[in-house]
Amino acid sequence: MMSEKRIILTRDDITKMEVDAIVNAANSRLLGGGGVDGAIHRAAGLQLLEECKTLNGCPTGSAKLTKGYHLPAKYVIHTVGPVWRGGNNNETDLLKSCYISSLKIAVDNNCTTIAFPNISTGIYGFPKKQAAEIAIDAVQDCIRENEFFKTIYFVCFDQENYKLYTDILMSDE
Ligand code: AR6
Repeated sequence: MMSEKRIILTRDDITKMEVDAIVNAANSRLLGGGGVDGAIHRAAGLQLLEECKTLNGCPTGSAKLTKGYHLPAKYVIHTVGPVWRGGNNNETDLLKSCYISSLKIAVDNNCTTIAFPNISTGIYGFPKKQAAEIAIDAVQDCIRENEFFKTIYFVCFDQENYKLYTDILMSDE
């Protein structure tokens, strides 16, 4: 049992999630890549890339919306996490901003169920524990003041992230 019933932690492939929107950990060109970004583009199909090409990229810490195409999710919210450069380059605020910007886009598009990956903790090298604390704080702050969301999923792909999220969410009980 988690303290906030609207937050659900799961160990899964985010491309399988049946939610209004999944969040993509993209890069600023928004034209696909490796990691979760590659998996989302493969599962959504080429139409996703075609729509992404019309968006003119996205700055770090911001987010943009597309349709989900062949995904079970209706929309994809593409956000660009910071590359970890030692911690003195605004990485914390930028990562927090990814979560806040994505939640705002979800509200604006009536997405009451949303699934987040562990943004920046793969190829971009953000320390996983710090990233988990930032993600959970940002989401908890948002739903505390907002009745809008039904369910927010944290979708962990690797065991290390899953364990970190479990420990933080349990200690909040
Ligand atoms: N479902 C859920 N989570 C996943 C999946 C999946 N199918 N695949 C990987 N992860 P990363 P970043 C987890 O590297 O660090 C891309 O090339 C993974 O275990 O995907 O933000 C972009 O185009 C990790 O915890 O994203 C950018 O250039 C988390 O997703 C760059 O990588 C994020 O890892 C972004 O790097």
